[in-house]
Amino acid sequence: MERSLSMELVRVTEAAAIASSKWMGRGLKNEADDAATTAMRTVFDTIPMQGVVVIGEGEMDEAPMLYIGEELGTGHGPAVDVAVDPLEGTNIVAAGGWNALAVLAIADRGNLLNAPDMYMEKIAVGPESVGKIDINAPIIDNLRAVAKAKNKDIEDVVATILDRERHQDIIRQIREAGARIKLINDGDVAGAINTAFDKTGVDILFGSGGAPEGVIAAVGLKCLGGELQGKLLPQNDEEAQRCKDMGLDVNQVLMMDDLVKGDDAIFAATGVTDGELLRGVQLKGSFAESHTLVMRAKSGTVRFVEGRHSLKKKPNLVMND
Ligand code: VTB
Repeated sequence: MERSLSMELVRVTEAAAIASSKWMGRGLKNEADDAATTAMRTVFDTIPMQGVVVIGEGEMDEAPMLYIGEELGTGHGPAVDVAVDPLEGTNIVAAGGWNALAVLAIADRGNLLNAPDMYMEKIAVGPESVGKIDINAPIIDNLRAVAKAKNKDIEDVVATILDRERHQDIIRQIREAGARIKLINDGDVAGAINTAFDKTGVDILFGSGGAPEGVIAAVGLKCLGGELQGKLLPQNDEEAQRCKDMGLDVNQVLMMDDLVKGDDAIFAATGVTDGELLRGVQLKGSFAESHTLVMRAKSGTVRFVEGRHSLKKKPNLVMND
């Protein structure tokens, strides 16, 4: 993969974030999602790559664009798998909440797990705790391992988890272990990535969320030297059959190398609304400001990019220069 692709991909998530930020707090999540998807799709085709969407907005018959199997890019350049979540946190934007992202990940062709659209149980940590966690171990063991790895007391460990009824038992176990919790309404990609950044105050992510989001988060953590483990959670016979057809064993723990193979991958995320790590898009009349995290696994380079975009020169909020 060309290293210059990283900066090209920043343009993609910036465009999606700016377009969807216009819908912040308007209570219209589908409009926010459509705006992000359209902007992302438009900019992708200016990028010199031969991309194929492996994680996207759905199957061809259910999504007009960024559907699984869709080809992206100019048709020249590296052959890559593309995983997109144009708006990770549609409800967040609709409500004007925290941590909505426009996010994508790419890897050499064939290297991203083509995760089916179902739940995945996840556990994610930053670099200090790599190799110390086990998704099959009791919650308290994982909390103890993280406390030890980060040289702090278990009372000082902060776990983050989606605020869902299905997580009541995990939440109880975290509390009984004495650790603290940051409940999130949506956006477990941000939750997972945040574990690798000290300033977010989050040490470990537990709980189930979307499997596609799990693969995207795994790419981010690969770039950061962190770790995510996942287990697919089919909810019915049809989903179980889908796993079988894809050759995926539901009892298997999906480790980093199962989620994203090879030594190279790129992750880019632009804040749509404010979060612990990224500021959201600021619309300031004649210009918009954006805040993006872009990283490459091979080099381990992590960049925060602040963008200032002229809305007069780009009235469609689509960056194509
Ligand atoms: C999580 C969360 C996402 O889906 O993956 C969640 O990170 C899982 O679905 O932002 P439930 O809402 O059913 O728990 C999202 O909320 C949307 O993709």
